[in-house]
Amino acid sequence: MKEQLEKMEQEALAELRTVATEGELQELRVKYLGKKGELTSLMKGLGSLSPEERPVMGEILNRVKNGLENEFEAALKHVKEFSKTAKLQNEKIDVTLPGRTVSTGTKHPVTLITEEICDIFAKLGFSVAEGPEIEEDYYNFEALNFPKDHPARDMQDTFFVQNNLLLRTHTSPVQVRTMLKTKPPVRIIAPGTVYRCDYDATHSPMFHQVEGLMVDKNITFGDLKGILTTFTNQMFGNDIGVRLRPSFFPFTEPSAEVDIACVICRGKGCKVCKHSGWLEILGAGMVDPEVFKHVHYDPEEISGFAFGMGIERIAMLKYGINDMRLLFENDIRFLKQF
Ligand code: 2NM
Repeated sequence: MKEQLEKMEQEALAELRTVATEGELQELRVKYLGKKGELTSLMKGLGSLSPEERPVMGEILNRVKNGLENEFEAALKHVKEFSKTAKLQNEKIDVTLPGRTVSTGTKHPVTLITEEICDIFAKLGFSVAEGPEIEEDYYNFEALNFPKDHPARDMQDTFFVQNNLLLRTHTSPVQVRTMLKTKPPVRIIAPGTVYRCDYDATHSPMFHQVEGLMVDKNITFGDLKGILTTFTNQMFGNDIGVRLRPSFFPFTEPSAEVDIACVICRGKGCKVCKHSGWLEILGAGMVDPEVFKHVHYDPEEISGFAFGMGIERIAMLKYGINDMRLLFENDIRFLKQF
């Protein structure tokens, strides 16, 4: 029995040295020290020994058992340490590796131009005003001196929601609303989305405008020309040519259209400017006294100018875009370029 025990002890210690994981160690513990383990069955054999041999063997068995238990304990510690080191090795992060780039979006060219225009006018003392896109006939047409039979009021040109409710066809109603709730002086720009029944290569049923309004004592056509020339110089360059042509709008008198020298050919004549050398970019004029009467301003005391421009048109000229539909299709390869 003693030889058997020594053989088993040697085998157990030899196997213990090959153990690499906690699981393997546990299996080995069961094999030798478990309820049906090899050492346990040897201990059960004590009963068949003579009374003289029994205490001697008992002592040896206990010593081997304690010895093995200590060995298993030490091995467990070792295996745990080993797996912890392996885990840390696996989870090691190289902080010197380059980070993953987060792809951010870009601002839409219409947004960029709107912001650029607002910044230029902010420096000239204008503040931004906003209003509803669904408007009443009164603010969109009536107060702006549009005759009852004006073609713009037609179903063909304007989206109607109900009898007196429509999608605003310009941002001028914002100016009307502002004048109704504030006394002069007024110096505002009104950027926003507007709607017209119009759809082809150069027209979209939804587009964007910035309009401006300046009202005070003694505002003249010279002020209009000065402010708008400052604007075109900042937007298209100091040396860009500017001219004003007489025009007509129901809400201004006199009225003018503002042209800049063609940004493509610089006035020589090309396809973009239809060989005129000029590009129309703004409508403007002195606010008609009829409009002032609607907002309870006294045309004898004050005067003012107003202007309006289409953002898509400015964006196309500034960025050299030849088809307005590109601004609404939202192809990411197009938008990423701005
Ligand atoms: C334009 C051209 C000329 C304009 C007029 C007004 C108001 F409310 F003061 F009467 N707002 N905007 C105006 C004047 C707009 O767009 C081509």
